Amino acid sequence: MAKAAVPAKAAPVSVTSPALADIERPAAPVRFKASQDEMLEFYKQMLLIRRFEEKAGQLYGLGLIGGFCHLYIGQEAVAVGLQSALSIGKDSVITGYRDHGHMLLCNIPPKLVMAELTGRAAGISKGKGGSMHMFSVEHGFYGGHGIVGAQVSLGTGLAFGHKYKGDGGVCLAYFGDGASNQGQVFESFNMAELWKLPVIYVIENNNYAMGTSVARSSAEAKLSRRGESFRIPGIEVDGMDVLAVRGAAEEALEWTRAGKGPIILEMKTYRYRGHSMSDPAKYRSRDEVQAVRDKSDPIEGLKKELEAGGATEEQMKAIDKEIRGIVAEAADFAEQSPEPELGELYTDILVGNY
Ligand SMILES: Cc1ncc(C[n+]2csc(CCOP(=O)(O)OP(=O)(O)O)c2C)c(N)n1
Ligand SMILES: [Mg+2]
Repeated sequence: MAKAAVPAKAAPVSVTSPALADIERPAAPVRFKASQDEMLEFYKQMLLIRRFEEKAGQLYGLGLIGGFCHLYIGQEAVAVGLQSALSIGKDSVITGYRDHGHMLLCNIPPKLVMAELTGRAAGISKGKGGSMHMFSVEHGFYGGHGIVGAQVSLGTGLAFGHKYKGDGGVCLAYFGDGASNQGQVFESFNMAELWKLPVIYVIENNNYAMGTSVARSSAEAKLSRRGESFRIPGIEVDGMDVLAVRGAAEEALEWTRAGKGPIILEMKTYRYRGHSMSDPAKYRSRDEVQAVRDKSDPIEGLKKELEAGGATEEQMKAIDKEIRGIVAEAADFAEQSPEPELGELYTDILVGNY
């Protein structure tokens, strides 16, 4: 009996996908070369956010702020480095619930933000929104959103608006590492790249969502890669260095303003406080937090550079005093302002009168 022929090895029916080498990418950003005056300005802005947030924490402890309150302490360099590069009045900003700092950088007076946190009529949302729901079209600040990831889709819509109107604006849409696993984020990425929308997706990777670390929750921990399958390039940035952030902002703005579509910036940062005021933060050790404060605090880091550039102790003390004064004034204003009238319960619900 003739032997059955041995079948030749079958050709593979599939191949592993090659690395996406054909995605166009921007040049690696360089650290921003700031003048001493520019560095002083960044320092003041970061300090304002830090002192503002510390005061908000105190007022929360005193029962003057109700509801949720998420502080930005530790992450200041991210918003300052990015928003210092924006054109106020032309570009738009949208973020989640950790929003106080972003608002201050949109030139919204600290008084109006603090009055909102304490639920006063003078607040930027008439005291009806509180910490997570602030908004000011006039300042290009589109919230303030409590639904994790919502700001990514809404920000993509804002970018669509910029392109549709041809106003030259770019939308800065901030979201967290936890939010980066949300489904709507990917639907938004797809549309943004398809339509080459002018949006910078800023992932503020502070290593934790509500209490879960990136390592435990993200199959791909390098979040700058999140857009690869949509052909969106990403850059990983030291989010504790305001000049590194500003350098990345320059690159990303040039990219989006040139009509090349969306870009992702993963900001490696850290929050010192709990997720919100009611979080005992048992998922990490005090030593871990202290080590970051000691090694990479964004404000202390810039202070050292300023001193090396000739800033005197008196100058630094004067800045500290000035900032404390602004924050104290904001807190006094908030505490002394009246609460909204009861009739306000029925306003701002529908766009028109029906
Ligand atoms: C759709 C939705 N799911 C869950 C929550 C509850 N929640 C609020 S914040 C949060 C964690 C988000 O973490 P991250 O995106 O890393 O932002 P961070 O708080 O670190 O700034 C979760 C799960 C929510 N608000 N909305
Ligand atoms: Mg986070």
